[in-house]
Order: sequence, then C-alpha cells, then structure tokens
Amino acid sequence: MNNGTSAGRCGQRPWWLCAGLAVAAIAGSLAARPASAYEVISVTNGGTIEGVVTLSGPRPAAAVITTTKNRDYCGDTIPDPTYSVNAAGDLANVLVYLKGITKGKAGPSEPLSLVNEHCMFSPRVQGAMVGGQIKISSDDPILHNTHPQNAETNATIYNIALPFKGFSVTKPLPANPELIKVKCDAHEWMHAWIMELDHPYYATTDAAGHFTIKDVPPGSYTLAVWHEAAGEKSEPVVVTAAKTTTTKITLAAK
Ligand SMILES: [Cu+2]
Repeated sequence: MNNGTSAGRCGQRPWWLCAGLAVAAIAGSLAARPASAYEVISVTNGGTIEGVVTLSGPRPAAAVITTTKNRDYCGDTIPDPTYSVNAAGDLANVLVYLKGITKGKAGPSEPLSLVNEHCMFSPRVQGAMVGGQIKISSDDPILHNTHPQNAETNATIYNIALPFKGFSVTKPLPANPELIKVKCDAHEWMHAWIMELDHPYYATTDAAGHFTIKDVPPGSYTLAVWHEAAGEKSEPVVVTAAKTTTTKITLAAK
C-alpha cells in the first residue's frame, strides 16, 4: 500500500524530483507548525498568584506631556503616565507574567481592546496570547494613526488610520510572541505596550500596583515583571493547588 501511495504522489517523475517534493513537504509542515509549544489542559486545582509591585527609591517627579497637535481637543498638556504611582509607591501598568510555562488554561476568547481615548491609548500596558485578535478603536473626533511595531526591531506590524469617533478595526495578533510597542503617527506622545506571550498567564498591575494571576497548575515557576521605563526583573514562585501565593516585588525607577 505504501508503495502504491508514493507511486501515486511521484507518478513517473524522476527520483530526484520526487525526493525534492518530499523535502518541500516536510519543510512546509515545519513552517506551518504553531510557534508555541504551549498545551491547553483542563486546570481543576490551580493556584493563584497575587501581589503588589512597588517602586523602590525616590519617586520620580510627576511629569507632564506637552502636546503639539489638536490642542483644542487634546489640551496643551496631559499627565505623563509612565510612572503611575500611588501614595504608597505602588506602581501601575506593570506587566506581570510567568516565564516558561508549557501547559495550562486556554487563552481569552475575546479580542484585546486598544482605545484611542482623549489623545492617549487605553490601556497603556496589556498582555496578550498568540492566536488572539486586537480591536483598535477611537473615541476621539480627530484623526489618529495606530502603528504597532516590534519593540526590538521596529518592524511595522500594521498601520491603521482611525479617522473618526466610533471607528474600529479588528486584526489578528502577530503569529509569534513578541513585545509590541504602539505609537500614533499623528500624535508622537501617544504610546502603549502589548506583551504577546505563548500562554495566558499574565496580568497588568492596577492603580494600587496590584495583580492577580489565576488557575495556575501547581508547580515552580519564574515570575517576571516588566515596566516600560523601570525594565524587567524576575523571581522564583511556587504555586500550590487551590491556594493563593502572595508576593511583593519592588522595581527601581530608571
Ligand atoms: Cu493620535
């Protein structure tokens, strides 16, 4: 039967052409293989990682962005959200994620949301999982141009004009995990970041520096925190079945 099958594929072609076709078929199937080795399993006794990220050292002075365009709508200045710190020094907009987790819960089914909102992007920082989609929209009556790029290479992912309030576009995320920086070509002060991972175990700290990552299969992991200006650090974390592991992480301002 096998002979019959290969004769059927190669027919009367010379052997070298037949071998070439076989190599091409193997290369094609490798290329089509998903980039991620992450395996979705049913997590029934998962643990929770909960914590607070705090800025150590002196607090950066509150900064403002001076706008340069559409000032009648955007205003002359906008508070700079780079270091969003509360009275206790807890830091918002930190992406917290597990490194090297190979199996666990499924990713979100809804697209990510990135809104052009009063001349800024909202949210500033968010996680994403490969295979997902992003809905880019505008709440502003002015022209924005949302331009996500690979943060390392500056390669353009897409470049989307949002001409009026209520306009939206939904696009697939890049096929491989990458850190994405988003800018607006119309307003150079607008920035957002998307940390695209091959798994769904990520969270962004809220205004109180707090984050929660749920349904983690019990085990030992590396917990990483990333901030657009303070950079990245990681530490080990142990997750126990159906329990909450609490952690406090400090990042130094740069
Ligand atoms: Cu804009």
